Amino acid sequence: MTDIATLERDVLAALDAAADEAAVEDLRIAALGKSGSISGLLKTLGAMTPDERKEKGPLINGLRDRVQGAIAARKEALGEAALEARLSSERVDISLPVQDGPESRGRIHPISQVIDEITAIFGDMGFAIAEGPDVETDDLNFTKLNFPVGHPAREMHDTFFFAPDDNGERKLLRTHTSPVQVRTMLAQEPPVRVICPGRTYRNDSDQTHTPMFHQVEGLVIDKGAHLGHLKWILEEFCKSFFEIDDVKMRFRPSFFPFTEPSMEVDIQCSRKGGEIRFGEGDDWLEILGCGMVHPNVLRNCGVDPEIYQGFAWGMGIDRIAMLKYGMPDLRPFFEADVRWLSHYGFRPLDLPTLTGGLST
Ligand code: 2NL
Repeated sequence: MTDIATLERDVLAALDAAADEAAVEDLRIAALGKSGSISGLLKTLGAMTPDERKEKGPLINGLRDRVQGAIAARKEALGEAALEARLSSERVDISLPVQDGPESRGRIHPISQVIDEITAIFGDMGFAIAEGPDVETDDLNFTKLNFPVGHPAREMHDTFFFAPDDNGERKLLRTHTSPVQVRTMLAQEPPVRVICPGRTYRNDSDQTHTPMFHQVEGLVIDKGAHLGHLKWILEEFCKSFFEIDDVKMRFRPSFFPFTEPSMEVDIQCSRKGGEIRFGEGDDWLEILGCGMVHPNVLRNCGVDPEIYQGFAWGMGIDRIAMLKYGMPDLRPFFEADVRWLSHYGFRPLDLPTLTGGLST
C-alpha cells in the first residue's frame, strides 16, 4: 500500500507548485476524483479486517480531509491573485482627457440642435413628436386644412407642384408641417398632444427666404382645450428655449384658413447696440402664429367639433435658430461649409435636456 505520508507530501508539493486554478482542479481530480490516488486508498478500507480498518481508517480519512482543505485554500489564494491581476491590468485613469476621435470632431448642425432643443421642451410637457412625408397630396396639405379649391390663400404658399401622375393626381412638396397633424388626427382618437418638426418648401428665395426651410407646429385637441392653455404653453416654451426667467408676449389678431380666431405672437426684446436680447426692453419681435383649430378642419379630420376643440401653432425653426445663436445670415445653413459648421455647430455628445441645459 502506498505510504500515506509520502502521498500527502507529494500532493501538497504539487499543490504548492500549481500555477493557476485549472492546475489545482487537475490535482484535485488526480487525488480525490473517482479514480484518484486518495479515493483508491479509501476503497481499500472495504477489504480490510475490522482491526486493520480501525487503524488505517482515521489515517486515510485524515489524509483526505487535509488534502481537501489544502486544495480549497490554494484555489482561493489563486482566485484572489487572478482577480487582483485583472483589476490592476484593467485600471482606467478617468482623469485623463477624452481622446480626440471623429465623434468629438464632428458637429451637430444648428438646425438639428434647435429641433433637439424644441423636442426636449415639448417632450417634457408631455407632447408626442410626429413626422410625415415631404411629398404630400393637395388634400392633406390644403383641402383638409380649410383652403377651399381656388382660394387665394393657396397661391400665397408658392407651392412646388409635381407633374400629375398616371391617375391625374398632382402631388406637391408640403408648404407647412400641418399635413402631419392632419394625419395624426385621422389616425388617432383625441385627446391629441403632438408637435411636428420638419422640412417645408415654398418657391421663394431671397435674403430672408430659402426654398426649403424648417417649421415646427404644435396641436392640442381635447374637450376643454382653450386659449389660456395655449398662452401658457407658448410662454413656457419661450422661457425655456431662450433661457430667460420671464418674457412678455403679445397676441395680435391675424388670419389663417385653418384657425379661428387666429393670432400672431410677438415676444418682448431689446435691440441695443445691434444685439437682440429677449425677456427685456420694450421692443417686439414676431415669432409665431397660432389659433383655435377651425371647426371645418376638425370635421375634415374626423373630429367632432361639438365634442372637441383644439389649438395649434406654427413657427419657423431657421429664424429662431438665428435669433438664439446670433447667426446673421440664413443662407450658410444650407451651404454645407465645414468652416461655418465648425464655428456654429454643436458638440455631438452635449445633448440638450431641461436638467442638463439646452445649449451647454
Ligand atoms: C405660422 C403659422 C400656424 C397652425 C400653424 C395648424 C395645424 C392644424 C390645424 C390648425 Cl392641423 N392649425 N397649424 C395654426 C396656426 C398657425 O402657423 O406663421 N407659421 C410659420
